[in-house]
Amino acid sequence: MKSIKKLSLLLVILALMVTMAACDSKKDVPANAPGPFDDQKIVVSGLLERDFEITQGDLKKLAAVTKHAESTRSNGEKVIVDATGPLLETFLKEYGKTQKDFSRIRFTAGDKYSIAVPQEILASRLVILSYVNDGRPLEDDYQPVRIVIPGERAMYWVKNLIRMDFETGADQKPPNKVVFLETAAKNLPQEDYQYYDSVDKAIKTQDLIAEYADINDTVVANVFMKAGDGLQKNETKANFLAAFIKVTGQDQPKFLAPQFPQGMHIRDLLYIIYGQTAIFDYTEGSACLPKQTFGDKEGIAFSQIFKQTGMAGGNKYKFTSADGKSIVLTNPELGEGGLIYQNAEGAVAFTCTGTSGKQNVEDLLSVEMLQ
Ligand SMILES: Nc1nc2c(c(=O)[nH]1)N[C@H]1C(S)=C(S)[C@@H](COP(=O)(O)O)O[C@H]1N2
Ligand SMILES: [Mo]
Repeated sequence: MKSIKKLSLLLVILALMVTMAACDSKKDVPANAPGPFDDQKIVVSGLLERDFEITQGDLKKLAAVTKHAESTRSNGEKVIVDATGPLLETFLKEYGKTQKDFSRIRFTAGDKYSIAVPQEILASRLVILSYVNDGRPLEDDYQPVRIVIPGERAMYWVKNLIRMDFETGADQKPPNKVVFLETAAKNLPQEDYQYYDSVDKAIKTQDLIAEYADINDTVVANVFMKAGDGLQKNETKANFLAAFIKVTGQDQPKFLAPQFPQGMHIRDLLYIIYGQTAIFDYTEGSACLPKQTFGDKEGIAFSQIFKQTGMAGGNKYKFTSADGKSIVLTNPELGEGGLIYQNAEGAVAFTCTGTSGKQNVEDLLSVEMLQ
């Protein structure tokens, strides 16, 4: 009995080994073997005088690497992959370029997902144009290329790639005006926005920018956004202006649009930079920035707004409140610098004590640098 059992166990093991070997025969196929997605096109813009197209087949002719990469999705799940394909650097070399030549590279996917990889990442990371993952061709909905950047978060790993934009952006001047989102939103049309099980209020980015920034600023190609948790992103002007900012309920303020894949939404917005206007959320700022006290009030130091948004300091500032009234204060009149806080009515307010005594602005809408 015993030996029969042993024998059958041995047979089962043998059979398993044979099938495993058969399955493994896939591994003998070279990673760049021809496949059904070889003709799928990817538009390349910004490399040559004119846009052109490359295919997965073209990429298979370049020297490939395999790199292990791990990241976490925003919901906490792990993404782990061994990504095979040419490095972006290898592709760029064909055109006499390197990643370091660009201020950002935007990857766009077939499902409308898009993200710009910033200069800091381009300067320090390997970017893989992968067509094989974990030794197998990509799943159909990941074809023809999945960008993988080991060491960077999965939001940069664009699957179903259809377009690459190589940007050498003209430098945008630093902001010279800050608008407080809470005050601005009170004066804009708000619509119901279905958000999971709740109905929240949202404003249109188009309305916000038309009213409080220079919507005709032609230098603007990208709109920069930063969230309370440190997330930073550039969105295209067109995508930005076709979106909403949800100003009530969970995760507010949240940048979103029904036409975007979820990964493009940004929760807990701290500020937006559109051209030379910074749009700042006081409540988010008070939650994530160092606190400052001034007499019996607690808030954010006025100087923090400059530090955060990269707004240049000046000698003279115009403070405007929601009712349109404004005061101009010089540096000596600002004294120690001033405080942005939430007043008893729950509105954004400003206070300072300088050479002309105590100054207050209730329901603060904006601060503009005059000189
Ligand atoms: N085409 C496309 N690529 C995308 C996304 C998307 O929605 N569409 N989401 C990104 C985000 S936010 C994450 S976290 C990862 C998710 O990894 P996955 O490829 O395992 O789904 O894909 C990134 N690449
Ligand atoms: Mo994500």
